[in-house]
Amino acid sequence: MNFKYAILRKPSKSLSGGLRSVDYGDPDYKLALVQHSAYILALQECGLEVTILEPLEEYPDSVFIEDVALCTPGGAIICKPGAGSRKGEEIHIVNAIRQHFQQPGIIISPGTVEAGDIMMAGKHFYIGLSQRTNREGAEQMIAALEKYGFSGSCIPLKGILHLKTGISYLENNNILCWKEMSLLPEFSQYNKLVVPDNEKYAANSVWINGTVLVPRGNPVSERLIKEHGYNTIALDMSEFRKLDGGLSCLSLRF
Ligand code: CIR
Repeated sequence: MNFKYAILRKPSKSLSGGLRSVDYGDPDYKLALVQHSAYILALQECGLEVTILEPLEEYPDSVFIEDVALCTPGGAIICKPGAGSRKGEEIHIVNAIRQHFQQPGIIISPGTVEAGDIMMAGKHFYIGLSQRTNREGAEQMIAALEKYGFSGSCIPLKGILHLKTGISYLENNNILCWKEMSLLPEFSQYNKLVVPDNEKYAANSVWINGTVLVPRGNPVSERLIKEHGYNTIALDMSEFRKLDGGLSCLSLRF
């Protein structure tokens, strides 16, 4: 696996209207821009060619671009957000996806899928069934992935926004995850790097060509990742975290 490209969307001024499960206060737009710029530099440092899309003011959560499309080495699939305020956001990614992928697949209603629920592990894709991704959507996604030569399976979730809120694949058979996730039989074949309970936010880290982007302020998790032979880049994520957004949410990588 080697990523070459990333697509991001700049935070909108409407960012403070974004969805959140707990109120930690509104994100600071200017600080979010600074953190977003540092994220872009980190992707470039990892060798990716980065495309930055213009903000979408009518969609406060559109900076979390990961949720609206799935890009795989075989092809792309346009998702169908499950959150009411994010419905329609996926239309705005189509042109950028078409620059890289011919004839992307699409998820259609009543299916819903947000790709924060999808974890790629080699040729297999795990799809969380959450408040945002329903079984109909997951089945459409699996059918689309099979056309590209991959397989998929569903993981029923409770008490978590998206699958990747609690787990990340770091390649080389390593997953970084919450303790609860490490106990799931579906992941029994992997080597687990379990983040401590007070660093749960670090379970959403991003592997890019041997380097792992980690949210700053999670020293135990970062050390654990380093001990397993990865370079790390720690990034400030305070403003996106206020909206339940983690590192993976801010980009499409392929
Ligand atoms: C939402 O609730 O949709 C956004 N506030 C956060 C989305 C995070 N995305 C992700 O985990 N892939």
